[in-house]
Amino acid sequence: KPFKRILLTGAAGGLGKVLRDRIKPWAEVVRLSDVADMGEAREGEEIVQCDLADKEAVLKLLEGVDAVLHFGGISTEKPFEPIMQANILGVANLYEALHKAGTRRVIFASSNHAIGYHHVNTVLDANSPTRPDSYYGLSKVFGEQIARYYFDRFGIETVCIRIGSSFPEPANKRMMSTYFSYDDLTEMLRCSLFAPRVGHTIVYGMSDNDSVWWDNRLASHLGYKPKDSSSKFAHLFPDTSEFPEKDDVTTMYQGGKFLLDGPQY
Ligand code: NAI
Ligand code: 15L
Repeated sequence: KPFKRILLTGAAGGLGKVLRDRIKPWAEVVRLSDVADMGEAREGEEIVQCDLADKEAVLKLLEGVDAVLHFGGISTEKPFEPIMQANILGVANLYEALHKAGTRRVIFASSNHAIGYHHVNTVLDANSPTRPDSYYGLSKVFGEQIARYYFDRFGIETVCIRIGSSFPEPANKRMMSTYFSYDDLTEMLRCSLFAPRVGHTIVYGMSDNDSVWWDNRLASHLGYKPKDSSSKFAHLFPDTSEFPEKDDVTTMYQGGKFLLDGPQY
């Protein structure tokens, strides 16, 4: 198998559970980590339960790891203190630990909420300015930037995936644009791990949806080709009202309802 040991953080979460088996073909050993319970280790797995904010624990967590899929952390808007612990201190601990361990590549589950304050009529690419829509989005900007710093300083490569909405199906009209199927997510991870050189890449995590706000041409070196599209769910959201709705920030801005969630300092 191509890698000796891959670490998946956030393994007890929604996406972690989906990815647990799908990433197995890529490594002899998959090390799974989360602050929450992950059940028993199965064949080819190691389980390390720890808090990303615990520096000593994270230093140990990275020992012997060749590549990291960083999905752990708070995944919605919360007060600043918990976001700071899990997502800001957590990602700083992770980069220092992987530098010490000699790990060379990271795939970081960033989020569309790093750019959520852009209007839905704007098309963004990897060079567009960040416009976080929440403390959560701000913490993802920090993660992307610490990844850039460790690349410039030490050559550690990271693909930052600004994930749209990775769920079994779109839950509202907004998600017709942001939908990212589990199969396409898996394929983007595979491309990000196996592309010969990725440097510091920003890519938008989306399927081949009809109406999109993001342009991935600057990440073409990954070789990612989506196979799914939200179009098969179009019947769920008939065209009954204008979109974006006038004076409704949750449809005017890319971040959707996160625009209303904070700040909760
Ligand atoms: P989730 O909330 O289900 O999973 C996150 C996991 O991280 C949880 O199991 C949680 O226990 C763990 N965690 C939280 N704080 C921690 C800490 N201090 N130390 C260790 N583990 C901790 O979220 P989901 O949907 O699985 O998302 C995974 C990642 O992908 C998150 O980083 C999220 O921000 C990102 N993402 C997900 C999107 C989606 O559509 N599902 C969209 C954009 C980004
Ligand atoms: C995210 O970053 C969240 O983790 C996820 O729960 C969804 O809210 C997603 O963005 C989205 O914007 O749909």
